[in-house]
This record gives sequence, structure tokens and C-alpha cells, in this order.
Amino acid sequence: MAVADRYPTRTGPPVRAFPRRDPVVYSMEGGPLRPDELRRFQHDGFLVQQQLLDDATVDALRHEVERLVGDPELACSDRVIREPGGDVVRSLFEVHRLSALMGQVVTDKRLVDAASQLLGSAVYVHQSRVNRKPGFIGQGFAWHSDFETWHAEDGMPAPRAVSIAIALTPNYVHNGSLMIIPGSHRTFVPTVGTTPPDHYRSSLRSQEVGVPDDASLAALVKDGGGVAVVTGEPGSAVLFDSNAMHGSSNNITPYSRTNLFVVYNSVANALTDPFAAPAPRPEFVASRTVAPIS
Ligand code: 6CS
Ligand code: FE
Repeated sequence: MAVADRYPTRTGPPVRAFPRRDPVVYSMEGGPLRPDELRRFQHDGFLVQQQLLDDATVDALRHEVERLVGDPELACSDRVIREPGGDVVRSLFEVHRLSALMGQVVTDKRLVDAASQLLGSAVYVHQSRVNRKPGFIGQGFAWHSDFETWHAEDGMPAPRAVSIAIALTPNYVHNGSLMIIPGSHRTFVPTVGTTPPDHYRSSLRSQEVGVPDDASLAALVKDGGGVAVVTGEPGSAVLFDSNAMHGSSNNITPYSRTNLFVVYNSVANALTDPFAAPAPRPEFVASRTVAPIS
């Protein structure tokens, strides 16, 4: 039975943004996040946590990233995304299955329980990745809502998912760190355009379809009171709503900005058919295995 499309996107102009049609925080109890943290997440759409992982774990994760980058068997996999115009590794996908240590991190109770509390249900891993953003080379990510892509291309019904990004290297204001528009998660901005076949092969290198128009972005920034740059030391983390408008700039400094991302989806929000794409994306980008993390 077809699922109603409550967030139509990838349509023709004009773009008409509309208020989010689902809650942000599903439950205030039953998890590690304090009421003040939940209120901040509800309002801003993101929450920064310092020192989530200890230095030894972060060092080991950084070594895991470079092990995977140097793995000749992985080099030709679609899981490896390279920078536009070159072959430097930009991102690695489904890392929780490629690295036992990363698999442990994504099932860590501190992350899972926080996600479950926010989403009000058991959760499973929708996607995991490392965005490597090496010094001098790492290019940015255009402004986008992850949910807009996950709805259009993966058939995610509602924005009942949360990303947790863990800094593996220092995230400074100047080395291409994540920028989020506060409050943008409470507005859905449809995008103009048609999703081409196998879009992920280009969009993960440089995204053009699924990028909101400048007028909508300017309105979100005005309503949000500006743009937040998420900085933090290695081991810090940011939890951000699936519909938070975010992006990042090129890294022109010597300091790599390498982050481990995991996306938790509610088990009540399992993927259906894409709402605006010719075919579902591969499992390593969008899991259709709803295995609740206990
Ligand atoms: O298409 C996706 O799933 C990916 N694209 C971006 C720019 N952010 C989320 C995710 O990694
Ligand atoms: Fe994103």
C-alpha cells in the first residue's frame, strides 16, 4: 500500500516551504538527555556534547579511517566516495560494517539511548559514514536537509531520524566544520529538480539536485538569527535533526576535519519506496534492514 507523501519535494518551481508536519522530540523521559538539552534540541535542531568519546578511542578511530582508506580491497567499492575532480577519499559509507570498532561506537548505549529518547522508539542504523575532509583538499557540502534526500531518494516517510557526528580531529571555525541554521529543522523546504538515476554517485561528491534555493535559505537564516558553526575537540559530538539545514565549506587549512557520522532512524519510520527518485538507493547508503539496536 502506497505511503502518503506528506513532504512533496523535487517538484517544479515555485518553492513553497511549509512547517514540519511531525514532532521534533518524541519523548522527554527515558533517556540520558536532560530536560534543558531536550528543549535546546527542540528549538535549535541540534545539540553539542563535549567529550563523548575518550582520546584513546578517538585515536583508534582515526587509525581505522586511514586503514580503510588504504585498504586495496575497498578502493574500488562504491562505499568509497572521492573528492570531485580527483581520487582523494572524501567519504566512506557503511563504516560500522567495515570496522569492528566503528560498529561498537554506533551501538554504544550513550548514542543509542539518546537517539531513542529523541525519537521515542527503538532505533536502527539508517546510515553510517566518515567524512574525511583532508587538509587543503577536502571540499565542502552544499546546503541541504538530509531528510529531504532521505525522503525523496530513500522513501523515509517522516523526519523521525537523528544524526550524531563525532569529531575525530579538531573541528575549528576555519577548517570546513559543520554549519547548521538554528531552527531550520522546523520548516520543510522542497527543492526544484528531478532526481537522476544513480544520483548518489554524483550527489555524494558534489550535490546539485536536492539543494534548496537561495531565497528559502536566506529566509531560514533570517528566522534562525544566523548560522551556527559547530566546533569541538576530538571526541566531541553534535546531535542534529534529520531536517536541520546544514552544509560546510571547503577546507583550505592544513588541519583535516574528519568526522564519524551515524544516522539513527526510528523503527516506526522504516523506508518505503522513494517519494521522488526512479529507484531505491543501495543498502550501504540507506539501510532497509530494520534491526533495532537493543
Ligand atoms: O545522501 C545522503 O544520504 C548523504 N548526503 C549528504 C550531503 N548528507 C547526508 C548523507 O550523508
Ligand atoms: Fe548531510
